[in-house]
Amino acid sequence: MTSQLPTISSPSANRGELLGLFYSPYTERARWALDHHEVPYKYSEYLMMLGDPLLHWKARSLKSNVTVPFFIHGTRRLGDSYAIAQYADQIGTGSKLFSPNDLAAIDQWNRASEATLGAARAVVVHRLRENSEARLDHLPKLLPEPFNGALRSAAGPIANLAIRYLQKSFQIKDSTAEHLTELRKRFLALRQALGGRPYLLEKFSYADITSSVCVQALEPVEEPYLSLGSAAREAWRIGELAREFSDLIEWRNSLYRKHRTRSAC
Ligand SMILES: N[C@@H](CCC(=O)N[C@@H](CS)C(=O)NCC(=O)O)C(=O)O
Repeated sequence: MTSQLPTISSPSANRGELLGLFYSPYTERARWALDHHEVPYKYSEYLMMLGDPLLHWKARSLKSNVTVPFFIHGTRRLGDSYAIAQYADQIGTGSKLFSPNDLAAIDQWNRASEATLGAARAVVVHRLRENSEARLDHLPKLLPEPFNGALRSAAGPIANLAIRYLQKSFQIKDSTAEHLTELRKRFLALRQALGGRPYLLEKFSYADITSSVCVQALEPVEEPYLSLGSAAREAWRIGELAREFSDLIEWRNSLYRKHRTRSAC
């Protein structure tokens, strides 16, 4: 998958480790910033529920709510995508994503992104309850084919448990109406702020990263940027909003073409 993307080769010395979920926009925010700055790291897929003890051990934390993405670099342990992106900005190379003058604006866009992704997660989890194929598409590919196909057919109960777990952890309600209203409001604000320009601020910044990953709730980004099964793609796509905000999908796609390099990890 990564072979079609411009890649960054980095020395393995001093490599960090990022634990994440391959389909998660939260993980994508951290990965994009790390890759933009050519920070070397090994990516490890987090296994929802099953991976919890390992995550807690790696995080050296007994807190119940350790989340991914989680980045470990030497003695640094960062459990939030925003902190990871800011750290990458300090230690990495390339143009800054957080210019000192833009910090307040970036912070505001990140808060908008949190609200948007919270609403998006509620809609997706709701849809996954009804769609067993899409649930399976969210499981990581642990083995090469044909073994992965065989594993997949046995993995239904794990995928079902993961959904119930998410629903409980994030207290997801039965109705999606208010979340859809929230999403529409957030995308209208994003469109207005962009006003047809390529970037939210003067130049490419973390404001663009944190806002454009939210467009996954309209329509997931294409391969090779995201390798996601077709049932899961359908579960994420909100057809009505995707039609209304096709300009934002186009904006996100062109940002990816121009700025989304992928590390060779
Ligand atoms: N604000 C955090 C939120 C991350 C988050 O909510 N992660 C979810 C997955 S998308 C998580 O780790 N869930 C795992 C679990 O609850 O076990 C960030 O941006 O890093």
